[in-house]
Amino acid sequence: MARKAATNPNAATIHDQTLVRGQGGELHQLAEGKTVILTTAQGSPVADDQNTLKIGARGPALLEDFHFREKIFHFDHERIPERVVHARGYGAHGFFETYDSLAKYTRADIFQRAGEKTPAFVRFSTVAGSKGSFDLARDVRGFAVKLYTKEGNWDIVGNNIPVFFIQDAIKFPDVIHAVKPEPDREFPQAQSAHDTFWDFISLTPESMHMIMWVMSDRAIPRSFRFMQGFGVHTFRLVNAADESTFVKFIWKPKLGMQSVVWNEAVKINGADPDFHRRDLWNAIQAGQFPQWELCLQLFDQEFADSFDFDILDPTKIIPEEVLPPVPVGRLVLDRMPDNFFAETEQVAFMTQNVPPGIDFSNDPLLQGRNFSYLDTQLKRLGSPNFTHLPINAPKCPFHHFQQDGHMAMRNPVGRANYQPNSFGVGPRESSERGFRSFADGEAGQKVRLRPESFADHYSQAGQFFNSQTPPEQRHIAQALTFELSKVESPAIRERMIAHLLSIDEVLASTVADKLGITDLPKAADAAVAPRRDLEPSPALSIIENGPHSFEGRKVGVLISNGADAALFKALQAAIEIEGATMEVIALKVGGVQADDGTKIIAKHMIDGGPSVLFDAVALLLTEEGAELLAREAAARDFVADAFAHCKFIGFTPAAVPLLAKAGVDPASDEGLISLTDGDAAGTYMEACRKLRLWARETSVKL
Ligand code: HDE
Repeated sequence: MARKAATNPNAATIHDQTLVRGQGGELHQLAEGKTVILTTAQGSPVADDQNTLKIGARGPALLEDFHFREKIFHFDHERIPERVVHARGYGAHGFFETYDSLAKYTRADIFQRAGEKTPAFVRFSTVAGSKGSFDLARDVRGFAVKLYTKEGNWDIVGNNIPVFFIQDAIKFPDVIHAVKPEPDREFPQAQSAHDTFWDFISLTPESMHMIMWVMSDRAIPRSFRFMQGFGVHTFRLVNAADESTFVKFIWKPKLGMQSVVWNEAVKINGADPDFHRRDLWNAIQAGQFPQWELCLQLFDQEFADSFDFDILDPTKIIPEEVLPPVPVGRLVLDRMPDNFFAETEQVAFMTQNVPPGIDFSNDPLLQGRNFSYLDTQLKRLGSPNFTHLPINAPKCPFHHFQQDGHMAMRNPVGRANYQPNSFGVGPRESSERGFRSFADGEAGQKVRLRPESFADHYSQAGQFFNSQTPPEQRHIAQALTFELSKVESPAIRERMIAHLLSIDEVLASTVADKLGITDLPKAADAAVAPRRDLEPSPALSIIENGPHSFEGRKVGVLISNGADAALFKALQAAIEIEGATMEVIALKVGGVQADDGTKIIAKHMIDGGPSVLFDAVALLLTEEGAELLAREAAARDFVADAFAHCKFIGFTPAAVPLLAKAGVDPASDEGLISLTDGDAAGTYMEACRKLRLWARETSVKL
């Protein structure tokens, strides 16, 4: 049956079921009323896809049924190994637009011409959970960008956190084993709140800076659209004269940053485990294309030497206030994949995918990753020909002599499949256009040593904590308390308190107190005395870097029969002007009849639309409606949660009985806004721009 095509003209029209694929993979529109004939994979038309071939209607099945065997054989092999980390991901297509030429710093083709547009594919992910885990786990988010440049694919395989747990790639299997479900019991899933994770962390002081980030609200983002992304390592830009400049890559969301609170995250995971996926899908289908600016921190060796930490150490940042990032282009995501498996699952990101003009630094984590990503693709995708998959193939011309192997789709043509050859065929290298590694001078003994310049594990952890606003600091303390409360071994908890004492005494004693640890241990020994004089960096706070409008956010409107139609329309208009969206919740999903007789369809029935799914809520109720809803536990939770999560609540005066039943005093603070008329809808929307009334938090004790 025909389904309507997506409303967004740029969205992949393949979501329309009237489209079929031709032999070359091209799409055809079916003529009205036409159907295509089902065939086997060999192209043989199928007469019956409902019944296996049997001897008589009640008889045994026949081995001869090639259609059945082919169908089941293929189904049996549908799964490929999920990624060993970052298994749960969601991707989208788009483009990168260069603002100005960066030829001074790099010969990378993507940065040569102002206004140049480069196709892009981005995959966001959680790290620890399996493919079917929930979206709102407390976890790092992957932020992997593939840029199909005219001189080859460039992958910036980053995270939403600019530092990492470990300093050397050889420790990666250990940190991942520790966070994944414990091997004897295979739980907990997608959670760091368990003994093995904290055991490893408490024995690994270099992870302390990362731990501060992972315990902060950065690890529970509201949307992929509201997260920053980081290349993490120091890379190099290399210009045509072979001069190198160090660079750190930062993606900044145009809509500002936003996270949820932990109590909300837990509830979202139950109400909508696909919360982040659905959010990206809905935004792109609605034509609200998310955007990020690529910002560069550029510096030279002399600047690098001015720090007492090492710019090769992936557990350190260069604060933005010390080195302001320069915006050099924008990334826009405007199209969902036609097929999740073909694109999002089969996409192969690799740190070693760099075009001429981009180069590596000696960061030992990056050096290790450059081996791991190629290796893992062979395991997961099963053939060295994974670059033949359309999502992985470059979009620029490419010529090489690699051939054969599983599923080879593009072997070299002609007689000579080697070079040099005297037949005068095939590609040759170019010293001028080809990739030239930056000729850094290296000499030394072969050693297994961590440099002393990597020894300070606590100073930037403390700086991160001190750069947070009071609510954000509270959340870090609460997250640490929650996680450590799930740890059964008292020794592990105490080791963590000892580390916290080397980061921030108040934080350590708050967490210790909440865990019931009365005798504080001695602060952990530090290889280098932690610096307490580092200036706070406001760029590290989410709240300080939130949006200036409510654009891209969502209001949940709880409505009852007889609701004020004029007010509803005014609210709808105010939300639309703001660039936000609205979803209606009612007792029944069929919706309600407003006071002017119009029908308002609900998107959710009250049990299916809890307030945790929205950034702000409004209660458009009549007295009767409020009374009816007050008898529903889900409606009382709707209000109580919105209040506890510090959201702005608009309400008609008749809704007060529901507020009261939910334990909310309508006069308690300025986050409760009485919707008396159309103008009030505008006032309410303006208030919503702040996203949350954090001042309420201490009274509701989240
Ligand atoms: Fe990864 N990482 N990683 N990682 N990583 C993978 O590659 C690895 C690290 C990151 O959406 C794997 O294709 C090692 C840092 C992202 O497909 C694997 C080390 C950062 C993704 C791998 C790290 C990342 C991966 C698993 C320590 C942020 C998902 C599947 C040296 C800068 C990409 C795959 C996608 C995926 C190895 C540490 C980001 C096994 C050895 C640091 C976003 O190759």
